[in-house]
Order: sequence, then C-alpha cells, then structure tokens
Amino acid sequence: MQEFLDDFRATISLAAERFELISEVQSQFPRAEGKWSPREILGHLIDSAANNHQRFVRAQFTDELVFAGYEQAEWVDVQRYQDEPWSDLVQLWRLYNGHILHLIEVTPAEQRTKQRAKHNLHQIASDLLSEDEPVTLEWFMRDYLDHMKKHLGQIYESLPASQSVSPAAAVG
Ligand code: NI
Repeated sequence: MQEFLDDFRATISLAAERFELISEVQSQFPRAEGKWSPREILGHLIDSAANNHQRFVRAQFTDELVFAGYEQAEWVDVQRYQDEPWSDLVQLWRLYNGHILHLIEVTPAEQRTKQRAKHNLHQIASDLLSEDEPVTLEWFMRDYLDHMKKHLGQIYESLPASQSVSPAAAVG
C-alpha cells in the first residue's frame, strides 16, 4: 500500500512540474484532429477526480461498489475547459488529487480491503474486471491512478520536443 501511495504522490508532483512546460497557447491545441487538447484531457481528469472522490467516500457507508457513471465526452464539452486558463486547471487538478491521496491514506484498511461481491466496476472502471469477480475498494483506488496515468501520458505528448520524455529523446 505504501508503494501505491508513494507512486500516487510522485505522479502528481511530476505531472505538476511537466505541466509548467506547456504554455497557455499550447494547452489549447488538440493532439490530433478531433482529439482532446491538454486542457480538455486535464478537464476530464478533474471530472474523474470529482466523480471518484464521491465514490471513495460513499463506499465507506455501504458494502457495495455500485456507482453512477458519467457521460465523459459530454462533461468535457458542456464545461468548456478550452476557455479556462491552463494554470487554473493545473492548480485545481493538483490540489484535488492531493485531497484524494489524503482520503485514500485515511481510509481504514478494513474498508479498503473488504471483498465486495456486488459492484458495477466492470462498467465504470478503467481496467478490466469481470462482473462476477468480488472486488475491493483498494482495487478501484488503484484503477483510478491507472486511468490518470493513461491520460497524463497523452498530455506529455504535447510537451515541447526538448522536454519530451519519449525513449528516443532519453537516449539522445
Ligand atoms: Ni478517461
């Protein structure tokens, strides 16, 4: 568990550092035709934080892990993340995830690790899971970080070439 918490903390601070290398203008460029820009990806991660914050709290008052999903692309559209400053989104994302990390840290082990037979994580989780398989809240918390990392990787593609973290650049 400690390793997971350290990974979570390091992921947030590394991302916050790298986000500073992306300018306001750059943050509005879509990665490709019809794809989200860094602002929109980060907006999606803020939506993910907001939804999962609630789920992680609600899970502590029930034996189930059954939660409402959300219309991810539509959420990004209606909130017009493109029109909000990158620097504000970065702060909001960083502080919100700092709180979620704190929440995970203070969640009693018993809540984190108890097996939950009834869940709908096969529908709302990022990683694959069978409907019949019992699952723990900790699995879902780890899934939250996995999902975050996938999208952070997409944002890192927008870093200036000299700051690129691709293997090719690391070799040079
Ligand atoms: Ni996503």
